[in-house]
Amino acid sequence: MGFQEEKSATPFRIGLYGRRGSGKTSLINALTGKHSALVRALHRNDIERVYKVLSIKGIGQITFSEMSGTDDMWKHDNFGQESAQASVKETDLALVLFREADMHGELIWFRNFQKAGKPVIPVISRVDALGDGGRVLARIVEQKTGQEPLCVSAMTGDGLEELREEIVKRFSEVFGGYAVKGSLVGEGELVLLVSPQEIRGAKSKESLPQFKLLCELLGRKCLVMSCVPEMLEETLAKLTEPPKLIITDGAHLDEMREKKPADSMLTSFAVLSEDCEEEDE
Ligand SMILES: Nc1nc2c(ncn2[C@@H]2O[C@H](COP(=O)(O)OP(=O)(O)O)[C@@H](O)[C@H]2O)c(=O)[nH]1
Ligand SMILES: [Mg+2]
Repeated sequence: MGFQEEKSATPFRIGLYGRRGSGKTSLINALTGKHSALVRALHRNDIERVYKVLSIKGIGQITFSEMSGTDDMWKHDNFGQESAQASVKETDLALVLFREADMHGELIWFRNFQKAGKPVIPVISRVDALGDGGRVLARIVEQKTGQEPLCVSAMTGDGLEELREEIVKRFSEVFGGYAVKGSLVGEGELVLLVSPQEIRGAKSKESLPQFKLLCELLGRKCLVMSCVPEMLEETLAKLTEPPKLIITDGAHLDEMREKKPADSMLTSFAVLSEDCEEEDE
C-alpha cells in the first residue's frame, strides 16, 4: 500500500486518541512513512488536535488527527462533553492507544465510539518498551473492550502491517456510509438492511433512522431488502447476487463483517443518520 501526501481536505478521517507520549505522532509517521512536520494544529479546550492529510492507495485521501490533552484529563474523565461529542462526530475510524494499566480515559473514548456505531480499533502502543511485548496489557484491554487489541511498535515496525490491514478492512464501513451519501448506490442496486430485533417493539417508527433511510433509498429506486440478524444467511441464500451495501446497527457490525459476502460494502445506521443531520444543517 502506498501513501502520498495531499493538500486538500478529505472525507475519510482517522483519529488517534491517547495521552501525551503514547506514540500517536510516531504511529502516524510509521503508518504513512512520512516524517514531515504536521500540516495543521488546532487547540480547543486544552485538547490538542493535529491534522495530517495523506492518501492510501485504493482508499483515497485520509485526514489523520490526534487527540492529546493533559494526563490529568485522561485520569479524571475531564474531556468536556461538547468537544468530546464533536470529536466523535468528526472521526470515521478511531484508534485508541493504550499504554498503561490505568486506562480510565482511554476506555471512555473507546466506548464513545462504540456507542456512536463508529469503527474503533484498540491499540497497545510502544510494545518494544514493554517487557512482554504488551501481552498482559492486551489481555486487560480485551477484557475491558471486548475487542482484541493490536500490539504495535512505531519504532521497530512490529504490528504495523496488521494495523494497516485492519484499517483497510474497517474502511469498508465508512465507504458504505459515503456510498449512500454520495451516488454509489442508485437505481436497481440492492441494499440489505439488517435491523435489530427491537425494531418490532419500537413505538414511533417514523422517527427511526431505519425508516428515514428506507425512504431515501426507495426515492433513489434502490432495491431494498430487510431482515433481522439471525436471518442473514437465509436472506443471502435467496439472493442471486450479493447486496451492494449492507446496513446494520453498531452492535451487529462485527458479526456482519464476519458473515457478509466479500463484495458487499458494510456500514451502520448511526454513520448514516449523522450524515443526514449534516445535510439538514
Ligand atoms: N520505544 C519506543 N518509543 C516510542 C515509540 N513510539 C513513540 N516513541 C517515543 O515516545 C515519545 C512520544 O511519542 P509521540 O509520537 O510524540 O507521542 P504523542 O504525544 O502521543 O504524539 C517519543 O520520544 C517517541 O520517540 C515506540 O514504538 N517505541
Ligand atoms: Mg503528538
